[in-house]
Parts: sequence; C-alpha cells; structure tokens
Amino acid sequence: MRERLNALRLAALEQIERAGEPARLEAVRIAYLGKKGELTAILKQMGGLPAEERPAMGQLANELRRELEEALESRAAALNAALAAARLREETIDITLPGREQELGHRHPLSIVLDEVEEIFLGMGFSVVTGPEVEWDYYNFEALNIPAGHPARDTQDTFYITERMLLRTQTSPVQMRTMEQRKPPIRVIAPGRVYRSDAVDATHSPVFHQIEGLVVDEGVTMAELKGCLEHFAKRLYGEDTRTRFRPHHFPFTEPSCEVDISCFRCGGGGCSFCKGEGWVEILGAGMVHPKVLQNGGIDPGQYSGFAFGVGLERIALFRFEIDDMRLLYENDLRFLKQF
Ligand code: 2U9
Repeated sequence: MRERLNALRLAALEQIERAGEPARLEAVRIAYLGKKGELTAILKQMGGLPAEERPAMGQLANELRRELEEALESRAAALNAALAAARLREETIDITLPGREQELGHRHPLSIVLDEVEEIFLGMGFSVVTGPEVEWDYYNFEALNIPAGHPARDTQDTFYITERMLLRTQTSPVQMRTMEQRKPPIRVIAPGRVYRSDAVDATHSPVFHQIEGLVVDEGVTMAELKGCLEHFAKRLYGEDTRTRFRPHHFPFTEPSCEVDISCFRCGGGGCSFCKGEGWVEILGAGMVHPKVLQNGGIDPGQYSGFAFGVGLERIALFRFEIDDMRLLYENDLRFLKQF
C-alpha cells in the first residue's frame, strides 16, 4: 500500500503542476480526492489491512490528502494570479498617448442669417409662426388672391401632389392660417422651406427658404411698413445703409413695392456687384389686399395691414458675399468651415 500511495502522490503532484487552467485543476482534484477519486478508494480499502499496519498507513494517507489539498490550493492561487496579470496587461491604457481632438461643429450660414433676421423682428415685437410644407391649393393661392388660371399656378412653377394639394411655393399660407386663428393685433414672421419647380443654377433651387412677415391692426399704414423695413435693413446691413421703395405688383398686396438697399460692396457709388446701379434688391412688400384680409376673416373696413417677403438665400449670399447659391446646399466642409 505504501508503494501505491507513493505512486499516486507522484502522479497527482505532476498533474496538479501541469494543470494550465482552473477547470483542468478541478478535474484533477475530483480524480484524486472526489467521492470516487483514487485516494478516496485507497482510504476505503484501509479496513482490509492487518490491524498493526492500519495506524501508520492511515496517517500516511491522511498526510497525502493534506499535501495534495495544499498543492491544489497553491496551484489555484498561482493560476488566478497569472490570469489577473494577463487581464491587467490587456486592459492597460497608455496615458502618454496624445488625445483625440474633438471637432466642434458650428451653425450653417443659412441658420446664422435666419437667427439674425428673427432676432431683429423679435426685437420689434413680432412672434415666429410655422405651418405645413404640404399645403392646400386654397391657402397657397386661392385665399391670397391668386385665382385659377393665374400664371403662378402653372405646373411649370409649382409641385402639385394632387389637383388640390401642393408643396407650398411661399410661406404666405402660414399667415393666412394665422389670420383665421387670431384676432388683430397680429405681428408675426413665418420662416420656412418653400418649393418651386426650378432647375438648379447659381441663383435658383427647387427648395429654398423664405421669411415672410404680417402686421394687422387698426390704422396700419405704408408709413409703418417703411419704418419697420428700414429698421430691418439697417440692423442687418449696418446703420449707414439707405433704402429705396420702388412700386411693384403682387396679387396679395395693394399697393406693393420692392425694397432696395444701397450696395453694401461700394456704398452706392456703383460696382460690378450692383451692376453700376448703386442699389440691390432685398425684399418685396405691400399693404395687405382687402380681399386677402376678408379671406382671413378680418374686416378690411376696421383693420389694415402690411406684409413682406424675404428670400433667405439671397440675404445669406449678400451677407457673406457668396456668388453661388449651390454652395449653401453642397455640404462641402471646406466651404462651411469659413463661417
Ligand atoms: C398674406 C398677405 C400678404 C407676402 C409678401 C412678398 C411681398 C415678396 C418674395 C420675396 C423674395 C418672395 O422669396 S421671394 O421670391 N416675396 O416679394 N411677399 S408681400 O405677402 C403676404 C403674405 C401673406 C396673408
């Protein structure tokens, strides 16, 4: 029995030392010390020994069990330490590496100009209103004094969805809806995307942005229109900017005008930008047509109003002296980073 115990000791210690992972080590423990393990089996045979040999063999077997338990424990500790060291090595962070630079984005030139324009009108007591881009023919045309057969309704100019539904060609339907919903005094601006069936070139795009304004109250005259838009032009282009109101025609306003400002490039002396004129056009405006007030549920006998429309792209091109509208839509970062 002494030889069997010795042979078992050598074999077990070697297997413990060779076990390269905790699961393998546990298998070795079960093979020797488990309920059906080899050492357990020997201990069970102890009863068959002559009585005088039993105490010495019993002591030997118990010492071997303790030795194997200790060997298993120290091997387990060594394996766990090696695993922990490997994980530490794997998860090491090199804090001496240079950091990755976070690029900070910024606003698009159109958003910059939109914010500026909104700020100017908010300062004059206007509030911002918005509405749907898919509109009824009624709000986009009919209510605005543009009846069936009017050239603006041509499918060459307008994207129709059905016979009665379209992509709005101006933000005016938002003001139409505002008049239906609110009583005067009304003082609103309506910024947003509008759609026209145009081919893309340096000054045209099938999608562009407008800001329209509407003021309705008792006793509103052309003088208020002029004062308001003069203030707007000076705030946007500088206090030295002069304005010029030229007669014009729009179906929804009467009288109507176009507003020019003194050229911001040459100060009005004439240059290639203003084609020698000294003036550049920035917006259209007029006194709201009585029929349009009526369509909005407002009595033109009691109230009057003025309205205006600004093309946001045009303002942005002037403001940043850009000569091609396509640059605003191409999302070329080399261009956009300049603002
Ligand atoms: C209501 C009544 C009147 C809005 C107006 C203009 C003049 C105008 C153009 C500017 C450049 C469009 O983007 S553009 O091509 N707009 O000249 N817009 S008056 O008049 C309204 C609007 C709504 C209820």
